[in-house]
Amino acid sequence: MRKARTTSRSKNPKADNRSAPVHGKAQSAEGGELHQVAGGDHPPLTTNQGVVLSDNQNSLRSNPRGPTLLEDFILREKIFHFDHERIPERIVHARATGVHGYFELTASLKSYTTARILTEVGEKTPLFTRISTVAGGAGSIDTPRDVRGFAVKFYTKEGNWDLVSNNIPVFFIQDAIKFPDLIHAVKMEPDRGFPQAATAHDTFWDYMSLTPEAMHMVMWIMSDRTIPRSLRMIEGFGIHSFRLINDAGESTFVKFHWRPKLGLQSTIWDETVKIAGADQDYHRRDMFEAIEAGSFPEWEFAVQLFTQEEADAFPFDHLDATKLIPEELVPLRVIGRMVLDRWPNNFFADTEQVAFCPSHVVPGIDFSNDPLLQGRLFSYLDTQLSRLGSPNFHLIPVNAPKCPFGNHQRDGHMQMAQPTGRVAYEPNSLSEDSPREAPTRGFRSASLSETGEKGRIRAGSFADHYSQARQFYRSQTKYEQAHIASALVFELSKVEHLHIRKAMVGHLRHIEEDLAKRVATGLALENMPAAPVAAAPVLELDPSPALQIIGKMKDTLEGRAVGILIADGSDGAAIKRISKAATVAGATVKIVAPKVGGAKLADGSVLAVDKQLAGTPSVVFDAIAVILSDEGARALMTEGAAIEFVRDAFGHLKAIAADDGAQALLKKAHIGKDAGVVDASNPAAFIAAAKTRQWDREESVRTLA
Ligand code: HDE
Repeated sequence: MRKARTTSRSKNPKADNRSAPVHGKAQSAEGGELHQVAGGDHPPLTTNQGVVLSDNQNSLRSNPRGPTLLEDFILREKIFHFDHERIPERIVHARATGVHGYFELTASLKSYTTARILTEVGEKTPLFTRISTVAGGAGSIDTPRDVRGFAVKFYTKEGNWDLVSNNIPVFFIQDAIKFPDLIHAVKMEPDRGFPQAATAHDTFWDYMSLTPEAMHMVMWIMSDRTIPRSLRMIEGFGIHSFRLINDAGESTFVKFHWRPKLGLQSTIWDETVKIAGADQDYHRRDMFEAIEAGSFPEWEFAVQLFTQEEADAFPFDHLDATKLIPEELVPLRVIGRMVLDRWPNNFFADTEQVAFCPSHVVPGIDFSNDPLLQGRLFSYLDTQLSRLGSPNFHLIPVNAPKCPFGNHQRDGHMQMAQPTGRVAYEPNSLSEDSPREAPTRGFRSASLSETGEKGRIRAGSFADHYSQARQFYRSQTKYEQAHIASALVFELSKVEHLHIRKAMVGHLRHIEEDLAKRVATGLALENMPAAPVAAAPVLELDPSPALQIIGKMKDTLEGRAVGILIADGSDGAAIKRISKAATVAGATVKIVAPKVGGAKLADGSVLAVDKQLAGTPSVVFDAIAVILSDEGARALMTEGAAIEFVRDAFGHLKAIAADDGAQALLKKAHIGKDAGVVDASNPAAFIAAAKTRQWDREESVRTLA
């Protein structure tokens, strides 16, 4: 046999860089390729039929340099499986982060519902939470301007309850029949295949401009709610009214809310754009690292409860998903908490295969007539069939209830269960233990009588499209209002068609004339466009401060990150002081230096470094410190990444601590003094400034609309 000619010597590429991984028994073959051999704790590789493999590096060839044989069932099985590894991604909400956790009830709703998860104080219910963006594909960035999905699957003792929510309490449309059009408008434009995961394009704003009912949601998506700092710092809202039903069969309306323990926090738009370049997985990584560090994110679970009579007195229709119920009108009652504490073993198995359906409710919880919710009750079950390929998706571990379940449904693709016995129907007289109805504890719908005329009719009570949009805008701080106006200018500036820009400004005139003016000026429109005819008079509703982000921020470094930029020659004691103060305040501290291998400090010792400067812009930190010797600063003054590190931190309104040496770098970056730029010798002042953002600085660094 002719000897095979080798062209390269392969070896484990990671081996050079890492500290000795456990390789087990390894052999190099004649062709130079590495073979790791089973033994010890390493079981043998097998095919999916259980046949042990002798070689996982070479396919079967007719001779060492000859053609590969079709007979090679091992190669064919491996490639066959690989070829089909992907399943269709979700039509919306494809990109996500999923985490396991638990829910604990802290206050009982016994007089309102029979649902055990809402009545047994102290009981812990396991759950899986998936937080997503909406518009982009599974491989898109974590940080587009977008709504975040916030879906929770509670594995209750009475069956699975899926609360499939968003981080915004209202939605774009009032009727499910409009959803395919909305999504087609926001997704990449079909002729060109871009933009990916962005609302800033013509088809989206064309559709918005022709959909007055979306105006309240437009205010929310142009606010910083759509550019969160972390998935641990967002709220969640079930949006629709649901019903709770008690043991007397009485029903009460309910809206569900999640409130993050870390408070709300968002980024600045310029920062968001740069994060997308620095770390496409910013939010997923942030969640992963928090869970790994044992710093488990937590949310309060709260409800708004109201009766039909109270609902009748609201100045809006609570069945309209473009409306919210201000907390000032119906206060939130905190009844529990959710803790996320376990990262999935495998991303695909859980985060990709989890199937949420708003129709998954448990006895004691029921639906309202919200027409958007009614459409969702069909869509989510239906979509699992093309996504997961089988009506048996409920048998996938992440979807399976953790309470006993069984019925007479049988067979189908990928059936994993093995029902026994002769009977697969009901009623029957042939089985002594087959499942049967349970009239007293089974699911019952609210008993309601419906009257009226059948037809494709939108209720007149849905006609007010601007009042709550105005209320939202007026409830914001001046900083947040400026961000909304600027976001509108940014997005509409990307729209090529002038008539769409004008139409949008026309709508804004109903919301707030001043907002319309700011946007028109930002777009350099020559004349103020006419406002469209409003279907209902615009009401002056009381401002609701609970709608702000700034009002719901917490002055804290808990769960935040501080970056300390150092170089050779930096003062070790100064680094330690800042690092200790930030850690005590709850922050994660990362040392950034020009070289990841370490930096040689002033005293000659070498400090371990977490991140390399070139790959770690300051956008991934909430506050920064710069500790440099004169010489270190001189070296970094010709380093673009160092100058941008401090300039961006300043531009993104973050606190900066700098020692004497670092002043030269700050000067080079044209950073002046303000309340957020502090001396590194005063860690307490730095921590105080780092707990918040320097909002007043903003007008000195960029033009806002
Ligand atoms: Fe969804 N939505 N949606 N949606 N939605 C889906 O279901 C749909 C709506 C939300 O992490 C899909 O399994 C319709 C509102 C989240 O797996 C699909 C309508 C809210 C997730 C679907 C809406 C949401 C989805 C795609 C208008 C906030 C991600 C894949 C009637 C309350 C769930 C899937 C996850 C996913 C349909 C509107 C939240 C196609 C028809 C309002 C968080 O079934």
